[in-house]
Amino acid sequence: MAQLVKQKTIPTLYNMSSSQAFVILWALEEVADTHGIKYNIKNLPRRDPNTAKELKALFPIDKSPIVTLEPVDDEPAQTYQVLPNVLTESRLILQFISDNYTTGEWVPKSSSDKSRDIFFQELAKCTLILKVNFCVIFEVIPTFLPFGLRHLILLLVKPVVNHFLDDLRDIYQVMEDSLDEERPWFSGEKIGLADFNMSFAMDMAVQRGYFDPKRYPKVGKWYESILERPAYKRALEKGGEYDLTVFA
Ligand SMILES: N[C@@H](CCC(=O)N[C@@H](CS)C(=O)NCC(=O)O)C(=O)O
Repeated sequence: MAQLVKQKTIPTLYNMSSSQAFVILWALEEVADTHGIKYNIKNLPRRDPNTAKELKALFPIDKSPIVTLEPVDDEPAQTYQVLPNVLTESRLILQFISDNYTTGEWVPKSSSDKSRDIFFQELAKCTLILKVNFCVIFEVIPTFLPFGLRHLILLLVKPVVNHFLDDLRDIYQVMEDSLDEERPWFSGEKIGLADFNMSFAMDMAVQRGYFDPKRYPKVGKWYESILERPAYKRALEKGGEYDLTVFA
């Protein structure tokens, strides 16, 4: 263990299966191991109607992940976002974990790595995930249609999906060109927030067949190194189903 961090809050992660909550679970497993961070997890099955109710009771936008914070040592409740002791939005939850449950090891040292880290956080959460989601939506719509119509609509939407897959190739190329021996992480020399933020969109792209590691070997190697991390593996064991090939 690197160095114990004194926690002011104990987080509880509301983890809907096969959702972005997985990256929060992975990050919490990392800091549990390196800094002795204690956290609770509540696994919620994606297809259970009570899941949305349970999330809604915590925050009006009933999406996963949501994290609640239990103050320790009579620390007063704090409003970090808009409700006391409630965190949402995975990028911000990851930032909170870095700020509160690490000793700063996810913050890049050099100013060039800092700029790169911020760029890739933005790319991950605004551009990459958007294009991946467009592919998913256009692929999924036909599956809700009656059998006869399904194939026709699938044929019609195929060019649209191909358009977004083309967009994705440009994004992967920028990612590929940024990685090298000295900077094997999107955050630069060391793993950092950009890498955590990239992971969900890449999990989805890989699981759904939108990413070809042979065309982007450095990104493929980066992705494999994420999967090999003991904390990622433990998160898979603790979090329940993580299948991004099935929608809803
Ligand atoms: N911007 C949010 C997105 C949260 C979100 O949309 N979560 C999805 C799962 S990945 C969800 O809860 N979907 C359930 C639904 O739409 O009913 C974040 O980054 O945390």
